Amino acid sequence: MSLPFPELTAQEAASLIKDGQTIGFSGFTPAGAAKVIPRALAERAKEEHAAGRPFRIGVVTGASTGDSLDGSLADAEAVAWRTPYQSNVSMRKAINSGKTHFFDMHLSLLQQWVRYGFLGKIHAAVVEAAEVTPDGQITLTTSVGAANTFLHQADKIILEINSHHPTELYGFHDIYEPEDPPHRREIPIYSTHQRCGEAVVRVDPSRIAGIVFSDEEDEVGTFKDPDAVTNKIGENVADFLAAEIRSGRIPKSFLPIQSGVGNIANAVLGAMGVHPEIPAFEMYSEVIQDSVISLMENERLQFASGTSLTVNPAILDKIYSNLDFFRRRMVLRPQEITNNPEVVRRLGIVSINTAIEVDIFGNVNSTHIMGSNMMNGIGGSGDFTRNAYISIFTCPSVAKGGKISPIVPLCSHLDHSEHSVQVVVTEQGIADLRGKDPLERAREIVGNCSHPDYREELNLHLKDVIGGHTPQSLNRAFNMHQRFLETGSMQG
Ligand code: 0RQ
Repeated sequence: MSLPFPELTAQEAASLIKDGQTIGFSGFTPAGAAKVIPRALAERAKEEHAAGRPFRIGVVTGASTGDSLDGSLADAEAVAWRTPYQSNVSMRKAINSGKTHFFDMHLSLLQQWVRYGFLGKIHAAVVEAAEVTPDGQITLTTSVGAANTFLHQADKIILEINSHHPTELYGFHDIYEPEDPPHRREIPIYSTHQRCGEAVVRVDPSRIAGIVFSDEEDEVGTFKDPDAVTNKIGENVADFLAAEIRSGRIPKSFLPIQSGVGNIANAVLGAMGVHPEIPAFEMYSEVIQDSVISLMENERLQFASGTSLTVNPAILDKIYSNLDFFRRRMVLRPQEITNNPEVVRRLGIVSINTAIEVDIFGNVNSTHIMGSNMMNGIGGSGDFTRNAYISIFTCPSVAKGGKISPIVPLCSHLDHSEHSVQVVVTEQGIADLRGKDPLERAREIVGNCSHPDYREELNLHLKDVIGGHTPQSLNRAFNMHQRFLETGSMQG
């Protein structure tokens, strides 16, 4: 089919973007992220800088992306500001050195912030697609993220048509964009697998400034194999959920699961998949990652709703060779729908996310190392945690070979407050915080979840602090952090 849009090289596409502009790129994790145009933009930035001219843009995406986008642009010092989430080594360096301004956002808010104009004008949408029709119907690839909003709101559209992804991806997506207040109605999703939108994003074809053809796989890495610690965390979560079913607090038919990204999350899903008391379940989550696919094949997972299909290339090939099987079992939605507080509360999601730090009262830090350095961002963890049926946080009881205790007297940065966090799980055990006052919570977390090497110090801290509803010593609350900064270990 011949298309009525200018066919551009990546360099020609990059030349349509000017210094100081804000670009909305597709990508939620490396899945579906724009690749060839960001790399060409990075080259262009380097040339401009070499000629003594400024070239820095604002980069807005769904969430983290691949190395071609965040990595190349950060290495080229081409990013003036960045939101809402990243997980790239070079981008993290640029942020923590102050070269790139970063603001961390709940992912469910991003699309409405773009529509409300809170982030200023989006000058161009650079979006990867499997197909575009002459009348402007766009089939996205392995993620939706915020791409539909960028496509609708940007001044102009540049598409990367990536032939690595089959056009038969048509039907995997459910594109729905809510009305904005004061006209917003409920989001019409009443079950995990319900669709309420269209398979494609529709745009006025005259807004498409050009298309670039490419053939590149997603830059998704592989997970570390589960180890004794991540396996035990997974088993503890699965045992906790089985006990909730037994007690009648979770219905026997079970509830939809949201699971975070990363090694621990992969192990948790694996453990849930083999637990004899957990029935085959559904996910209403953000990222559909490797372990989800094997659970589906084993019929332990009946359906997965997410905004990205973040699986390594070998698994994606497997999906592409059996598209009909997987199309019936998954849907990709915009991130403002997957993470929507209204839907999360309605469906009764059990949320499971990973913490960097948990303090003894149940506050959680998901984002900052030692209070200062940004790791990745809050991602969707807040969208789900605050509205979950039961919210669970997992972490190992020690990090960095034992030099760090993620269980601390006071979080060095706060993302999720004690009001939203209900259960904490490490490989040591489970702290159920529901219905407990601050001191009871502290005893539960230190007694059940902390590592034996740090338990005595945490208990001493608890014994020494006196008074008030939430006993705390402002003088000593950060002793463990301070010791780490001075000696390289939190151990006394
Ligand atoms: O360091 O990479 O050098 O080995 O942090 O930690 O244990 O491998 O766990 O990959 O799951 O990442 C919170 C960062 C955990 C992630 C975080 C070090 C540790 C290791 C990674 P290395 P692990 P994970 C949305 C879900 C926020 C967003 C979110 C995250 C590295 O889960 O970004 O929840 N979450 N999204 O050694 C210093 C500590 C540390 C520490 C761990 N206390 N101090 N370093 N590390 N704890 C919802 C969805 O639906 C997807």
